[in-house]
Amino acid sequence: MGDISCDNGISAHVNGVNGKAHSAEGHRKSCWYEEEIEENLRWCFALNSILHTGATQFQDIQLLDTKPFGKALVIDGKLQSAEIDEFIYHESLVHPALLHHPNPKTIFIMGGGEGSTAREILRHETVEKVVMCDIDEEVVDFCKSYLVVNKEAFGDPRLELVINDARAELESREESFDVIIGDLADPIEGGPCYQLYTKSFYESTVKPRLSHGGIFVTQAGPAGVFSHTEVFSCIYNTLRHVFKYVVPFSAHIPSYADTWGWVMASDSPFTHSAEDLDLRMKQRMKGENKYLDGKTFSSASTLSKAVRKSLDSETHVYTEGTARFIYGHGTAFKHKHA
Ligand code: SPD
Repeated sequence: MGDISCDNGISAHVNGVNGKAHSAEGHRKSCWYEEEIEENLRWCFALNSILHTGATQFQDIQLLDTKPFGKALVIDGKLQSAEIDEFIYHESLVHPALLHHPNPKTIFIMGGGEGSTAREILRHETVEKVVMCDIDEEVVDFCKSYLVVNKEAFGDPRLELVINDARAELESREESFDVIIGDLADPIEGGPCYQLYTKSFYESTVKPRLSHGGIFVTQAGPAGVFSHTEVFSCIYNTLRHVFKYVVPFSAHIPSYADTWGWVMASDSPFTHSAEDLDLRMKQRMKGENKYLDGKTFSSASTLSKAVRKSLDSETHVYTEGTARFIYGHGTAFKHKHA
């Protein structure tokens, strides 16, 4: 799904079965990264260098120094996070949920190994404890040492880092959380976490671990005019079957080459206006957001007519037997088909 090719002949097939090495032409004096977004659609950008490429027990992992987006983390052939625009993804994932909660003190992150989600949460002065639970210790260690921007977050005494499967961890805990955040890799076939997008997981594991008035939010895959039917619409519909109030929202992420989606859910209504959110940001948060304010959230949660229409009419519920995937394959799939 991801290929790196250089004009000096170096070519690294990053992941997957469908990727094809892209030969850089003579006049292009650089290496290129190419990701297969869909069967007939590739996303390609120039690299300054390849900082790391390897495989953990669970996933393939690369750190690239890219020309247009700065340092970029790639997992299982999918770009996860890029230095210049990760703030859009992480501010959108974290702040709407924390700001809608009256007093968020305890937060659980499923995934989040790169540390940026924890960094954003820890800017909230109400927060007393953050449990970040990632399955892949190597990814966490790798991000700790390479992503200096999250150094402070990793050293914050309010952060408890746990290496475990998020389902097992939530099930083994007795305490409840004010906000639970799904900062998971996208559901891909053979990837480590598509089970964490299912109705039974939301119903039997997430919801019972939320405190009264608690809020769940998850990243929910591509949410573009065409791409939202891959997983966004059915994650939304699945959460609609589990929680009383469900808010889908989206933002354009340049390095993802698409609009991205998140879904926030609770059994308490989301009643706050753009002005309320701005006020809470001032009262509760350290520093200024670069991307998200009250108006930005109002616009993010006002989806286009096309997306709204198909979310409203979505009937698919995400279960292990009826899972939907975004394009690509994880390590387990590759081992099975090797
Ligand atoms: N931190 C996990 C974020 C998952 C987002 N996946 C984005 C893939 C874009 N190609």
